[in-house]
Amino acid sequence: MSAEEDVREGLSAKQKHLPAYLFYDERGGQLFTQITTLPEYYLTRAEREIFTTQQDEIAELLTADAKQLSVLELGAGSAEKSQILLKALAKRCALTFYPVDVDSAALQVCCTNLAQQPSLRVSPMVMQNQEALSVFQRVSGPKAIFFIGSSIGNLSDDEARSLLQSVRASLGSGGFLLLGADQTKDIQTLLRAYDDAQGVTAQFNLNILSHINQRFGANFDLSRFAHRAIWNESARAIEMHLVSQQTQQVDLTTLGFSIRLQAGETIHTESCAKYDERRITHLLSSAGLTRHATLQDTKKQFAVYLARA
Ligand code: AVJ
Repeated sequence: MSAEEDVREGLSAKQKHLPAYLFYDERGGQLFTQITTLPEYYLTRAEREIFTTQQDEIAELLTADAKQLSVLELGAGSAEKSQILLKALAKRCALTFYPVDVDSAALQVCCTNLAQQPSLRVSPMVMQNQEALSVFQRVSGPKAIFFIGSSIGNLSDDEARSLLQSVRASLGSGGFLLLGADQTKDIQTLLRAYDDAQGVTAQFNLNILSHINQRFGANFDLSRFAHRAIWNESARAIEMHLVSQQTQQVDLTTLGFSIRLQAGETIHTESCAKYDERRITHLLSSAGLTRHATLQDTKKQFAVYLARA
């Protein structure tokens, strides 16, 4: 579905919703980068700690005795965290890195960061994940796919399973998946990570509306919406919503339709699922992948799984 269709379908539904990828215009990308440095947002720091302190173990498992390795990273962005692992891998074998992202500017930064690394060739792919996975399927030799940062959490379990099935097909047999997933923990810690004291996450959430205003000639008034983060127990996910502060009408001129919102009605903008080993093992095995190793930070807030096709 196109972004236009996603917006039309989502805002016409009974529970209004928007796809989380629409957070990421230029300002949205900047706000997310700011989120990753917030005291409450432990995810990025915990995953970086795992990569930093356990890079040798991970590199050892991924390379075994291989003389060369091809690594594809889904949603790589600037590859700020994965470069820790890429440098460790490039010490052991000839490495080709395929960072995938729809944001070509972020991939530029990635290429600049990794230039002049001996034994590392970078081949950026400006495209959607699905397309990249089918291109990577034709790459021969030892392979690994990185899907880190708990990006999997934006997907429902059905969507996650189907993405992991494509990963499995792209890897062929013997390839590795490196999967970063946030762990279930006390609800207060989770809620604070998505509703920080400085209000950066609130700005990030509201920015989806100004992105839609710019892109689809809509007239959302951001002052008439409030950020809300809730825990959905049955989905085991944090949900972000935008709460309409009054009864209002919004016109989406380019899309040729208008919506009405009641006071207190919400637009669901993101789900961030949280995992334990059982949920991950189940998702992996339903996609033909076997969990090989689990790595955690010292506080056990986050986990990196290594799975094998
Ligand atoms: C980029 C999807 C991993 O779910 O934690 C951060 C996005 N949303 N704060 C997450 C996000 C609000 C983030 N992911």
